[in-house]
Amino acid sequence: LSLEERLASYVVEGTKEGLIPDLDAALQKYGPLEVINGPLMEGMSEVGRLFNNNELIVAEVLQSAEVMKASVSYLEPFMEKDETSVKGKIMLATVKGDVHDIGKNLVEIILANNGYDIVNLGIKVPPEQIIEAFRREKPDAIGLSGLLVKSAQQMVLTAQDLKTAGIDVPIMVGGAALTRKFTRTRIRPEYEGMVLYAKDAMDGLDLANKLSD
Ligand code: B1M
Repeated sequence: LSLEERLASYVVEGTKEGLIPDLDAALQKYGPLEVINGPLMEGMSEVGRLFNNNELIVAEVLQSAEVMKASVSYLEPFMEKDETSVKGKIMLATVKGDVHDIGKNLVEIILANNGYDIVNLGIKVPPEQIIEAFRREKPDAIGLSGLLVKSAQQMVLTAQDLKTAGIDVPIMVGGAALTRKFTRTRIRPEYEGMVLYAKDAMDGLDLANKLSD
C-alpha cells in the first residue's frame, strides 16, 4: 500500500499500529491539514460507507473515530499558529441529540490556532444550555455542528430558541447532514442575526475572519 492508502486504512481498520511513523512520513510531504483533509478523511468516508452497508458495527466505528482523534491531536502541534492577537470569542456546540464531535473539535483547533478564543460546550448540547453559556461567556459568534439528519432540524429549533432569548450574534452552522440551501431556507428565516454555512473547518475559519474584519 502507498503511504496515503496506509493512512486511510488505519482509520478504516481502527488500528494505531504503525500510525505515528506514517504520520511523520506524511508530514514530510504534506501540511498537517492536508493529511487530515486528504487520506484521513478518505478513510472516514469509507467508514461511513461501510457502516451504511451494515459492514461495520458502532463499536468498530468508535475505534475508527479514536484513530482519527489520535491523528488530529498528533498533527495539531505541527499546524501554523497565528498568535498575534485575539480576533474574537466563539462558542461551539454539537446540537442536542448528536454525539459526533470530530468535525467540531477540528473547527475548534483551527479557530484556536488562528487567534480565536474558543468555548467548546461539547456534545448533545440543548438550546437552554447554549443560551445559559451565551449569557455567561458573551461570545461574538456561536458555532453549531451536527451530523445526523435530525440535527439539521435541531439547528432550526436552536435558532428559534436563541431568537426567543433575544440573542442575535452571528451563528455558524456545519456538519455532514447540512446544506447551504437548508441553512438559507430553513434556519436563516428563524433567526434575527446572521446565519452562515461552513462546508468544512477551513471555510469556518474564512467566515470567522470575515466577521471579525
Ligand atoms: Co455516526 N453517523 N452515528 N458515529 N458517524 C454518521 C454521521 C452517518 C452518516 C454514518 C452512515 O450511516 N453512513 C450516520 C448518519 C445518518 C443520518 O442521520 N443521515 C450516522 C449514524 C446513523 C450514527 C448513529 C445513529 C449509529 C447508531 O447508534 N445506530 C449514532 C448516533 C448517535 C447520536 O449522535 N445520538 C452514531 C454514532 C457514531 C460514533 C459514536 C460511533 C462515531 C462518532 C464519534 C465521535 O464523533 N466522537 C460515529 C462516526 C465516526 C460517524 C462517521 C463514520 C464519521 C463522522 C466523522 O467524524 N467524520 C459518519 C459518516 C461520515 O460522515 N462519513 C457517521 C470526520 C469529521 C472530521 O467530519 O464531522 O463531517 P465532519 O466535519 C467536517 C464538516 O462536516 C465540517 O467540518 C469538518 C471538516 O473540516 N463541520 C463543520 C462539522 N461541524 C462543523 C461546524 C462548523 C463548521 C464546519 O461551524 C460551527
